[in-house]
Amino acid sequence: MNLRFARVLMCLLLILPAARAFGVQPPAEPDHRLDWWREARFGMFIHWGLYAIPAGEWDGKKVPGVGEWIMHNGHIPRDDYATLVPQFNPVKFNADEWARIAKDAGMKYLVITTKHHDGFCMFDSKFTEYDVMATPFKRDIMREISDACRKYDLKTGWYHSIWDWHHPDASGPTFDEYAKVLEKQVDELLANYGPIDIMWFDGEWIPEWTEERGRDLYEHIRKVAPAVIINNRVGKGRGGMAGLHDPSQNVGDFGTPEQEIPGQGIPGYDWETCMTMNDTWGFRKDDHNWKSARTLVRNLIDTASKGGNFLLNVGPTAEGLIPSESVDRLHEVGQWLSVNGESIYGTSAGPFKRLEWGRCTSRGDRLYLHVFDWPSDHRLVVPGLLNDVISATIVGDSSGAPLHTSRRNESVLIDLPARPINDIATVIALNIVGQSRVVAIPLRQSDDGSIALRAVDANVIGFTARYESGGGKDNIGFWTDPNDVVTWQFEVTRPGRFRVVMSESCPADTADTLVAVRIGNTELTTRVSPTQGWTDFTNLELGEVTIPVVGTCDVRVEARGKPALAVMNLRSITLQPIDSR
Ligand code: H79
Repeated sequence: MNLRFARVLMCLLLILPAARAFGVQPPAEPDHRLDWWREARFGMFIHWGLYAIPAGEWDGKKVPGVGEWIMHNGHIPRDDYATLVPQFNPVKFNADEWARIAKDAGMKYLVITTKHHDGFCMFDSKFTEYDVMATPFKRDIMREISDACRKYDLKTGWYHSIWDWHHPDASGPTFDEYAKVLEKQVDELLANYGPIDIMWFDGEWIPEWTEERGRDLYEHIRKVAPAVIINNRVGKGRGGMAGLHDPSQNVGDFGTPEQEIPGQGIPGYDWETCMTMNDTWGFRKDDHNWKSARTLVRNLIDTASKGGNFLLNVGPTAEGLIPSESVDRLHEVGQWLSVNGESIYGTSAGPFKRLEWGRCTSRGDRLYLHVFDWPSDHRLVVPGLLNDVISATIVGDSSGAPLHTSRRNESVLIDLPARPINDIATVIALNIVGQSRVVAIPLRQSDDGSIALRAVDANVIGFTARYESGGGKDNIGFWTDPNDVVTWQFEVTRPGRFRVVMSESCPADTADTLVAVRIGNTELTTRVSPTQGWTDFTNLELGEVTIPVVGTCDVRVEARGKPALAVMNLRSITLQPIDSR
């Protein structure tokens, strides 16, 4: 073992306790009820209801927003919206075909809207006249869906909205009456369609719905259908669109990030990102902003690499057809999975915090390396992997030829062919000895002597702050608890004097918290400056610091006061050499 290697190991021992501190505490015991769900990794979300008829347009005018919200966004009175009921006649609907499309895409389960916020029930309910049996179509769609799922061996999930724009008791003082109907309809959904696998609630943020009501409903469902998996929107715990909850405080079996993939996974915590293929859930005729098949597959990989599930939405038309743009993309996703499925199904999060070239999933003593960006020197660096390597092969390579591997200090190197065999992501199966052991490669000074401490490389100690990325974000966010601490460690090879700059964002109504940045033995303080919003970053000059010796240097950022809302979004801290020796 060379000296540097030994230092890396020591570094790991110091970092590990901090790395275990996550915002959400894992449950005491893993729940085997969720075993199939964890293996499945990929499901189909279906948003289908009366809103497919107007498809984004009312009285010849476009109504902005997602298709299924047209009643709300278009301020359409209840009775006007109800004129859609006699128009609902999706003659081309074929549940068998939808299930086949999901199956062909490599999806393992399906979650469909039994009732969205508009309150219209797509199933035959004894407790309302406002259901599919009142339409000319007069077929229990959920019966046909659940039969088709069983035929194609897909697990069945019911989306059911708590918020209800139609039921007269669903807001205000008579909410108790509505809550009784809600429970009875949930009972119908669980009793009348054979075994149901998932209850997926939504619209829980209305003030009438409380954590207590959520817990009661959760426990009721577990009693009448013990195997059902229930999302966290049954209660009040999810933190906005990020969708995660603290299982020690709030009810629910899994977190529900919406339209986003968390920056990092949370060991022992189950979650599922739901996402649209264009910009709407319910069909809109004018939405052509489709994600490519490549983006969709990479989102699935990204999600799996962090230990989550991916629930990908389709919004069928009023005729009952899944849009051809969706069908085409799902077919491509399925083709990729038919070759590379072993790198997704039944895998766990990869052991790396970040990989320059792609993502990683793991299963036992095998790592799946998903290469998005093919290295120009055809040499893949697997950073910090300490295990001995048994073999490396490309998944789906008919020759099965092993790739040459070698070790450079704490990293494994894999010699790749000149070109990827798959444009979406080429997967390398890496068989290693035992469970993976990975050390964080220490951050080092660049050639010009500067040091960049990026949010993605930070260790966050605490329960609220966490790394977030995407949508203009690449920072530590959600930093609402001033006791949370952000740290880095880096290797100094060229000591000297440095100028320190912090990149942060913070809206004016919460900016001004005093923040201390400790670098080695020097502490610099600053007040957080207001910016135009959470994604508008500014560079704050913190002052100068002298790092006198070669070796490991610790950086620690903490708040020195209580913010109105959050301390700041912290993107990076950089050290620029002034006169390095
Ligand atoms: O069914 C699809 C959408 O119609 C529905 N959820 C997906 C799966 C949806 N409803 N609302 N939204 C999506 C966005 C709403 C966000 C907000 Fe909120 C509701 C902002 C304030 C209340 C969520 C809860 C974010 C903060 C609290």
